[in-house]
Amino acid sequence: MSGTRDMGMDISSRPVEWASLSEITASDVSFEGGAIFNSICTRPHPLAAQVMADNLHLNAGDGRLFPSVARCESEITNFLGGLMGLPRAVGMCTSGATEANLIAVHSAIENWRRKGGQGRPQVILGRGGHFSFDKISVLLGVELVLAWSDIDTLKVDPESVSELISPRTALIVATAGSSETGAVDDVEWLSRVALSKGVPLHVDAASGGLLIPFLRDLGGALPDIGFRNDGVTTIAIDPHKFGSAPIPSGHLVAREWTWIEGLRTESHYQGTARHLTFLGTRSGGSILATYALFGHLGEKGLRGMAEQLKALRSHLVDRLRKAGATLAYVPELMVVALKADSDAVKVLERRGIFTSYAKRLGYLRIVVQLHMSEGQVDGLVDALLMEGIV
Ligand code: 0PR
Repeated sequence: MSGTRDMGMDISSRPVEWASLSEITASDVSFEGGAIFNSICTRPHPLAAQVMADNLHLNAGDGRLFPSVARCESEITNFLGGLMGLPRAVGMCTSGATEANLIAVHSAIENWRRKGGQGRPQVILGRGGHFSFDKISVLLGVELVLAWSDIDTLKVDPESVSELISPRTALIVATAGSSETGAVDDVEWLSRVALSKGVPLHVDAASGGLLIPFLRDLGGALPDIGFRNDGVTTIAIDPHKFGSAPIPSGHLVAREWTWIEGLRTESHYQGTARHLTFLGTRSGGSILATYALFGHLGEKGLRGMAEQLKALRSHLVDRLRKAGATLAYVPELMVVALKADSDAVKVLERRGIFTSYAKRLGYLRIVVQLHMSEGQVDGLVDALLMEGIV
């Protein structure tokens, strides 16, 4: 754990001055000036940042003092439910997809037990599933069952999922898309599997939820990941990823309350609402910011952002291909990958360019995000060429 003491400072002995704070942050990489190609999160939209800054005191855990937060929370749910094909969906703001996935898995286990489930519950997912499920399996004692997945993209094989279903299966998880590769599981097929076996299906659309509906409109060959698939019971979507909302802004939407209310807890005080989230005290500022952002952008604005990202990705892919690079797969969302040595990341970092390395796959991973300019993309490709990485 790092702390101020590790940096040779003692905050109790002298007042913190602005100058010393900028000394501390001087080593951070900025979205503006830096060449950040490893981050699924981005600089928050200025309007959302302003609303958050103005509302830092709001606690979503106290609906009695701050009823505005609950109102905005349910408006966000309506908006995201509509985007996912079910305007009457229910849901809640979370700190991110780790918490949303936790609540979805926990509620599914509760339902499975209620229906007579015996023994250690299982969750089936592909190898593209996020590592948050590893944490969740530790916390909830659930067994993760990994289905066959494509060797290049980690996209799950729905037939393998079907074969793995057992009386201990509490939930199937689809990933849309994978944080390592951006690959989107075939949610339509998985939904049919889930329905035929009577098992709920959670879609982890942390990074794809605000992209896929619009990329589909723009002609992308992507599956419908939403509630029009009758087997889909819950969907995690993170506005703090490709929605450019300030951190923390996650969301869990559901077909029915039963799929998300496993943690339902009454507080010890009269007049404060029940809690459904894992966190108690929650940032109301980020909820108001997300509400304001969606109100400002609407579906039209989000489509524009997806269009901008798609154009930036095409620019990167064209430049890479012209440079003679072989892509590890055809990108579906905003992760572009090249087979490379793990040293490549360090070599680029010495040039001030931040990429990441997908250890399990041996890929140099480039995340296309809104903070990037075409010029930065060109700089990345030039550096890849100069360093002999492509
Ligand atoms: N599910 C998926 C598919 C994700 O991509 C992520 C996070 C999560 C769940 C968990 O979400 P929270 O971390 O919001 O709870 N994906 C990013 C990743 O692992 C997180 C991230 C973002 C990492 C920015 C680094 C970074 O610079 O890549």
